Amino acid sequence: MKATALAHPNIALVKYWGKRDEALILPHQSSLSLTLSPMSVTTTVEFGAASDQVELNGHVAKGSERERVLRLLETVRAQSRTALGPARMVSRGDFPMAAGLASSAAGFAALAVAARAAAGLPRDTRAESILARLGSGSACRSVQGGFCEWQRGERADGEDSFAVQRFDVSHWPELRMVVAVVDRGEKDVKSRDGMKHTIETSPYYPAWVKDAEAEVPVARELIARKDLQALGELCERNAWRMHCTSLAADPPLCYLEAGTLGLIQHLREARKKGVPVWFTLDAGPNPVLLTDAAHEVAAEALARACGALDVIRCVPGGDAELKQEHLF
Ligand code: 2P0
Repeated sequence: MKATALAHPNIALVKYWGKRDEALILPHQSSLSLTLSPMSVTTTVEFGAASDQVELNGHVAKGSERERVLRLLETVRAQSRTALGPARMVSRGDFPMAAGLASSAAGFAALAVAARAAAGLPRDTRAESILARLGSGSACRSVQGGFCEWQRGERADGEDSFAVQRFDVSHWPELRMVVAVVDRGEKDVKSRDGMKHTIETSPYYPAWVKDAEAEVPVARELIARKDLQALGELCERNAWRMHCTSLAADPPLCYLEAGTLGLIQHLREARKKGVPVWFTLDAGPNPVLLTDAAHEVAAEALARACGALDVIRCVPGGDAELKQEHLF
């Protein structure tokens, strides 16, 4: 009745931005991401506790954090043939605070894998991805390593909306992602609220959905060919289009800070000098640079020269996995 799992975060190359169903977390469009190592979240779940207990990074979870975890555990209880009872859940991330990356994708992926295993359910990446999605949309892409595609699906119950692995961790080992932290502050508008506001008020939103859906198979093809330049260009235009769609909301939603622009405007110059480096940008100010192993040092130097406060170098990460050692 006790199991522990480890999962890595992911960064989308083609972003997810907007839900067609907020309760089930069903997206308007498909997205495609790379799972990242070395950062990870480890989670232990044990059913049969006296009451539900949720501990995240050493503190007792409250409010919506706790509700999101309990909802996922409730789904597992409903899927189990035996009465599981209340659960104790303990989760720890090894994310440097400076990463500026949300740990929720890795966290809900680890929780989904651990909770199903603790309930005695067999490993099943599709079921785990659907379960992780109920915690946080992007988490469905962290159940597996390498390059994963979250297929939007068509069904109202969400059973066809999950991530599939297109290329595993061994496909492109030279690929690098360099997180450049230009601002350590908490963002004002969380992704969940930002995407809702964008759908409701940005006239560009339908164009975003159509374009992002069309970019997914293009990105897949470029990854298959390991075409760094074309993939880098795709990443940049997809990030710009997501941010332009949000900037066109009313009132506008701007995640870029001065330091963000300071860095990303320099990438063109760097490329002219022969450094293959492109950016992507989530719902926050910190660019993530896409490059290769031969240029990750140059990419880090560029980020620091442009004012990055911290830099985290990442490599492709592997599948979420069950661990023998538990957190309690
Ligand atoms: C992504 N983001 O594809 C996009 C790009 C942020 C920008 O997925 O509401 O934490 O829990 O489904 O997954 C962040 O949103 O949002 C995200 P919910 P989530 O990675």
